[in-house]
Amino acid sequence: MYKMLSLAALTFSYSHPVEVPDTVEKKPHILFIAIDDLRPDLGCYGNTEVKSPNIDQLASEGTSFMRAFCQQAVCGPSRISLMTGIHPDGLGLWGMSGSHLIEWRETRTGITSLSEQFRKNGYKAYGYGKIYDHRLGLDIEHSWDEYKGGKTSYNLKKHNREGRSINGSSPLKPAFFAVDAVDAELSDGYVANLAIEKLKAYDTSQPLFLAVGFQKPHLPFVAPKKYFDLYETEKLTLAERRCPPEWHTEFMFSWYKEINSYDVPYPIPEDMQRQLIEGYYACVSYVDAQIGKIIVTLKEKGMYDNTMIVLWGDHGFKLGEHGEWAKHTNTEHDARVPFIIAAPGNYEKNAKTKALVELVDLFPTMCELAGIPVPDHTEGHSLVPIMKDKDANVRKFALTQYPMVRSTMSYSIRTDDWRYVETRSDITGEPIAAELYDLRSNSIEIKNNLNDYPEVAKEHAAMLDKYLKSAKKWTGGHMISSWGPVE
Ligand SMILES: [Ca+2]
Repeated sequence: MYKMLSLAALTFSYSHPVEVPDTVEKKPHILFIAIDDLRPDLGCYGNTEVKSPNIDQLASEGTSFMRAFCQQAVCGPSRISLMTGIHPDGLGLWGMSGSHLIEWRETRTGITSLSEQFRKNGYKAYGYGKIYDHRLGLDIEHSWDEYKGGKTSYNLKKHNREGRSINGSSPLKPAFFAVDAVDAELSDGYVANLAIEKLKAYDTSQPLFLAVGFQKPHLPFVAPKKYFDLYETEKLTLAERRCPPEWHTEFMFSWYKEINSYDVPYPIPEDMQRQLIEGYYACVSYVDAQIGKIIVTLKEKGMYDNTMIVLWGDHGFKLGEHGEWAKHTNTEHDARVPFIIAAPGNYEKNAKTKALVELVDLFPTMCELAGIPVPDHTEGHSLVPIMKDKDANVRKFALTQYPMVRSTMSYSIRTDDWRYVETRSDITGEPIAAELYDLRSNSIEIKNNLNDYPEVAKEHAAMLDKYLKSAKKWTGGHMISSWGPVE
């Protein structure tokens, strides 16, 4: 028998006006798509097994950043960094536990959020679903003219596909399952419908910032059955390398292993690894279909040609790479995200750029594309030069960081060929460990090459040190006062 999950459709709604200039030029509308835990497992990123036709179509109309990296591989800090244009160190927000964090607006003054900046420049901003993580506050009064959350759980008969092995007596939740349901019975279909209803009723004379946040493919991998039916479990490819790199330090992986919260044996048998991958891909296809519906509505409404569409994942996820089914590290698979921008204007179409970029770069990029001012507090670089020429560069490296065991912060910089990770004491600020991974011909860390390439390590250490000395630093409190499990 399958366990029934309780119903709790929690929504938030609030409206707060901002001052708008009298004259508003014709600005592009914006469709802003956030996807939870989406790694670049998409057709347009070279995955030949996953089915993502709508996102692939979007990619063909704009620029796909093939080497885009999040600031921190966990929901709350990644999202709030993107939405403020400030790195986690500048915000002092690296975790998600502690009620003091939810009041960040009161303690961190002078910040204008991304959608707030558009509101101040003539836009109406609507947020639906998971944009911010609620554990760090939804910033409703500043960021949105209206905000509505998604559904937080399900009230559905669950149907495992034949052959799915779920231990019915386990107190843990299943990590993956298909449900007999229409799209809107699960959160992401529900949220897509909120966006579609808003679009249909929208007076297009005022520019629109429509933000839609999808919860999947975050664990558990749950989607309507028809999306599981797109895949043949036994034909799916497992992670290429399923063991940790040689000579890695104790700071490379988090103590918290996300998959352990679910009903999955350890070690995970290969057939279940394929089922997990199938569940993840089914969720990707489910989200992709919702995006397709919203884009169809934009076209029906006659808004499409004047709409800037941005799509990003908040961080990656390890589907068996390094033997892990989790995020919360600085590894390539946790740090790298899908990131696509398609905007009206003379920008390259179907461009795949290898330029190194960070999610914090989205804020100034969107402002420049819409012709509105970039707030002084933002730390990113506009990516417009890359959208005009995919061979252009705006960064030497992309920074990703994560707090690790024993009050440390691991900083990681990704350059063209290398990932250098340096762990510093939160108490003294001094480096206490370093790793260097050669990614010239690999897409995954295989061996800590710190001792093989001391000159390369030295050069990267100097780059990181120089950056950290000049970067914004939150001075309102200790870096990591308490670090508990995060989701
Ligand atoms: Ca996430």
